[in-house]
Formats: sequence, C-alpha cells, structure tokens
Amino acid sequence: MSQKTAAEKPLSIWEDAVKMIEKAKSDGVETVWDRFDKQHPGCTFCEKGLTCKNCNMGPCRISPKKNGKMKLGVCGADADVIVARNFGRSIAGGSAGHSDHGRDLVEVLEAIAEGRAPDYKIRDEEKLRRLCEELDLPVAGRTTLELAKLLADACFDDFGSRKNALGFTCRVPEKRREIWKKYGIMPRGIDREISEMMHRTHMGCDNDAVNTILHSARTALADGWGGSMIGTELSDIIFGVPVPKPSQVNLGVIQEDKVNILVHGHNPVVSEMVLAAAADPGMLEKAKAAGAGGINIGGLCCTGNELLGRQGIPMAGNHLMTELAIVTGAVEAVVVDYQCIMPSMVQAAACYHTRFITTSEKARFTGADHIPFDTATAYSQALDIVDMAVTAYENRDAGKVEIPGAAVDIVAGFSNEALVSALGGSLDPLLDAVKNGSIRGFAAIVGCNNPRFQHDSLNVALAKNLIKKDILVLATGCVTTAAGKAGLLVPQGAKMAGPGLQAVCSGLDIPPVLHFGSCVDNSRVIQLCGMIANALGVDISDLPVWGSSPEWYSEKALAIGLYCVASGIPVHIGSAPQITGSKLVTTWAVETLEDHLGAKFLVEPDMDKAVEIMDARIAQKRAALGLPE
Ligand code: XCC
Ligand code: SF4
Repeated sequence: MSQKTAAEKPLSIWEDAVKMIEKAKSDGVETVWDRFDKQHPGCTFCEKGLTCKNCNMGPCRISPKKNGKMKLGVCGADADVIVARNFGRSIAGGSAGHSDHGRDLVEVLEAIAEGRAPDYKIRDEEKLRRLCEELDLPVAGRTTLELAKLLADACFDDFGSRKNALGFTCRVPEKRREIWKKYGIMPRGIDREISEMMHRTHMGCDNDAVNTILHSARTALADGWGGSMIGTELSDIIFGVPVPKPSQVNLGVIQEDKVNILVHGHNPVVSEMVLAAAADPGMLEKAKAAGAGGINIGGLCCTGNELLGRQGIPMAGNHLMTELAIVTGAVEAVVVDYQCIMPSMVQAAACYHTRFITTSEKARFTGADHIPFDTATAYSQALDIVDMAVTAYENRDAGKVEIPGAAVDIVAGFSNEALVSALGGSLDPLLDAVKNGSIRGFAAIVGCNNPRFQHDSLNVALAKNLIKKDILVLATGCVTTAAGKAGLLVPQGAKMAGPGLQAVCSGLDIPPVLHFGSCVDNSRVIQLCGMIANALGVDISDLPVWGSSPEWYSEKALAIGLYCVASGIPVHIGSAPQITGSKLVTTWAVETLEDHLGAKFLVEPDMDKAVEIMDARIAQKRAALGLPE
C-alpha cells in the first residue's frame, strides 16, 4: 500500500484496528504497515519470480533482452525454469509447514498410546475407531490405546517412501484418482514429495517447467490429503470434534480487569494445555491475589481458531491484528507455537509489560522467553506459562491501556461431523438444497491478511457478495475473524444472504458463513467435496464449488490453493503469486490446468468482478449437472 493510498483510506476496515494503529504510532511501536511502506515498491525481478538463488554461480536475475529474447541464468536456466522452480519451492515450504504440524499430532497420539503424555487423552474414541476402519486397519478386539498406536503408525507411514498412495486418498472420488494417476501426481509420501521437490529444483535436475508444476501439484496434494488432513483428524481425536458454539470476536474480547493471555500460532497441543491451566484453582487464586478478576484466554490466528472451534475461546484478531493486540497494553502474555507469528512481536511486547513466550524448538525468537514444551510435562509447563502471565499483570501500566471496540457475537466450530448432525444425520438435506437451487453452490474462503490490501476489505466483501448469490460460504483461517466481525457468523447474518440461502439458514438455524476452523482444516473442505461428489456419482471438478484466498500472503495458502485446484476445485486469489515472469507458468496456472485437472486459478483483486466470474462458473456447473437455476 503506497503512502498515497494510505492517506486516502484507513489501513483497515475495522475501527478497533484503526484505533490501535494510531495508538501504536503514539506509543512508538512499529507495525507491519510501517515496514510494508519501507519495502515497497520492491524488486521487480523478485516480484515476477525471475530471481534465482539456487546456487553459487548466481544469484541470477533475468529479464527480456532488446531483441525480445530472455537472458539466461549462468547455468542456462530460462525464465520458465526459474519461475517454476521458485514456485515449486514455495509449495514445498507451505506443504512442509502444514505437514510438520500434522506430524506433531501423530507424535502426541503415539505418546498418549505409550503412556508418555499423561496430561493428554483420547477425547473422541468413536472417531478414532471410525478412522481406523476407514483406513482398513485391523480394529477387532483392540483397546482404545492400541487403536491409537495403530493409527499413529499408519500416519507415520504416510510420511515415508514405502507407499504408492497416501491413506486418506481413499476419500478421493475414483474419477479424480484416475486423473492423478494419468498425470503421475498421486501423492505417495508426504516427506517424500516435499523432499523430491527440493531435489528437482536443485541446479541441473528438473529443467522442464511443466514437469515441475506437476510435481508441485503432487506435493500440494500430499499436504491436503496428507499432512493437513492428519493434523485435522488427529486433533479431533485428541481434543474433540468441533461442534458449533457461541463465542465472540475482536479486540474487545480482551478484558481490562483480567489477566489476558493470547495464544497464537497453529498447533493446539500447547494452547489446549494453557487453556486448561488457566482454569487451575491455584492460578485463579494467584490472579485474585494480584488484583485481577480472573484469567482470560483469547485467540489469534489459527491456534485461536483451533481452540475457538473446539473449546469456544473468543478471538482477539487475525494476522494483521496480532501486533495491535499487544498495543492495547492489556495483554500479559502472548504464547506462541509456530507459523505466521511476526518476529516483530518481540519488540512490540517489549514496549509494554507483555511477556512473549515461545514453546517450540522449531520456532525460537531472539529476545523471547522460551519454555521448551514437552508433552511429557505439559500441564506443569502450562502452569508455569500462566504463572508468568499472572506475575506480569502486576507490572501492567494502567495509563497505557486502551481496549477498543465491543466484542461481536459469533457461532463457531463447524466440522463435517457437526454439519451432518445439524442436517439431521445425513448430507441429503444439503444435497436437496443444492439440487433445488436454494443453495446454488459452495465457496471456501481461506485465511490470511496482506498489507497489500486494506485489512479485511477483500475478505468481507467477497463473503458478502457470495452469500447474496445464495452461495454458502465455509471460512477457515484468518478470514473467520473478519467474517465474525462483519456479523456473518451468526444465523441472523443470513439477512444479508439471498432468499434461498436465507431460507436454508433459518430452517437449520445456521449462519450463512460457517466457521470451518483453521488453515489445516481446509482438509475438511476437500473431504466434504469428496463426500458430495461421491454422493452424486461425479468428480469434484463437476461440483458448483470454489475456493478463494483474497488476501493470501503465505506459502501455506499457496499450497492450499494448489491442492484445491489439483483436487478439482477452482481457486480465486486476490493477488498473483511470483510467477508472472514466465508466460508458460502463468498460462498454466490460469488456463491450461483446467484442461488437465478440471480446475484453475483466477487472479482478481476486484471482489465484484471476482464474484461475477465465480457465479458464472457455478451456473455453468449446475447446468452441466442438470440442476435448475
Ligand atoms: Fe497464517 Fe493460519 Fe494465513 Fe492466518 S490464515 S495468516 S496462513 S494464520 Ni491460514
Ligand atoms: Fe543462476 Fe542457475 Fe545457479 Fe539459479 S541455478 S543461481 S539460474 S546459475
């Protein structure tokens, strides 16, 4: 966002954000927007994906020569190869993030089974058994803990090199599996695909851009139907399947008279324990003695979404709100695990009494307090964390406290299980609504904020435009907070929807935008698409569905986009990835993929135009299925 646009309109559509951006200025706290202005406009080579740093003959930056031909890198790589390699490495990065998170859950499940994680338990035995059966594991006569071990082993196997297809690809419609086989993109092993992506993009390996793109798709599929799906499913088994429950969003959920602890990151393993420790009678006693009215746990980003969906904690904010939450001056501790945690939060916290506490060896921050979290000693370490927050409360400077905005009511915590049960036990009522046109289609809006855009403006505009067209929206990641603040996560929000969706929402008492969890929970979305496609006897690419990430910023969002496309779900994004330096790769992304995989990317920063295109495709798909408009 240039200085000029910044002067024209506020940096965020939310009053709580705008107030805190002002306060940050007067408190001398630098924010993401300040740094964005200093970085942009940036390097055009990099923006187009035309910089290669993959070896020490370079770095190379290539551009068109006067005669229209492209220069080559020192090794001879052309624009197509360099762009495809860079893109592939981004996909590997995003897939690694989700999947290594998934692996952490497998380790916890195994530790529970072996009695090494006494503070955790299996909260959903039924789902554990159901998954084991689905994966064709020998369940007969086994105890819960034996099943847990069996499932953990099966999931570990999915990370390796011994399989031809990941376990959960059993959920993929037959037609889609055939396409994957035809193009050689059936995901085999999660670590294998990621590692092979790194290998292929080393100097002197995969020098055919299309071939690299196809392996990128395979890597992303290993994320969606592998790492992310394992993360979601195992979290459900250990912490419970999300069911809808009331909660609240925005900075107003921070309570002036309480010890406020914000959990931030992605993995629920630490934050669930912190939530439990915050209810510890000894801690509450200590908080009272310090003059506080209690201990309040609020969420940021996806760890927040994990705990909101399962335990109903309120959400303080999404990605671009994370620094601003500290600026309220009323946060005693920010407890983080990994991913999407701005390094600047250490400095922001240092401007107040806030303790910034890291817990993962994979994500240490210089200057932070580090608690090396171990599932063997989880509860006592969580007590230590809460204790640090309570102690910090005594250092709070009342003069620096300002909590903007009133909390907004939401209903959150949908899952496929919860959806089916809201429908009375089967998907049929939903399918009927799709068939008779009261619901014209589905769109999953995924995550993220990006200071390129006015904060949350695209997320909210897109959601509102879609529901007006009777398109049911599933929200995951950071967009959930935006939808919540806009009043879209309550059944009354259906007033903003078209007549068909309005009727469905009031009949089922559900919001027009369903909180479907964190970013790894996009695995629920592809699973649902698989279920619907199977029920209709078609491929996922035949369904009237879309994915979208209007304000995407992260490699993980890119991986989600690509696994959706490779699964047959077209994906809209608000800004182009760094691939525009290659006409070939760009054309593949926005056109050619459709011919081969039945779905492609749409890049469109204007939400009115985007919805027009999305709507037209939904109409087309409905017609092809013989459904009325
Ligand atoms: Fe990160 Fe998941 Fe994006 Fe939010 S939404 S900015 S990835 S926290 Ni997934
Ligand atoms: Fe340059 Fe080739 Fe090395 Fe990349 S791999 S830095 S293009 S020489």
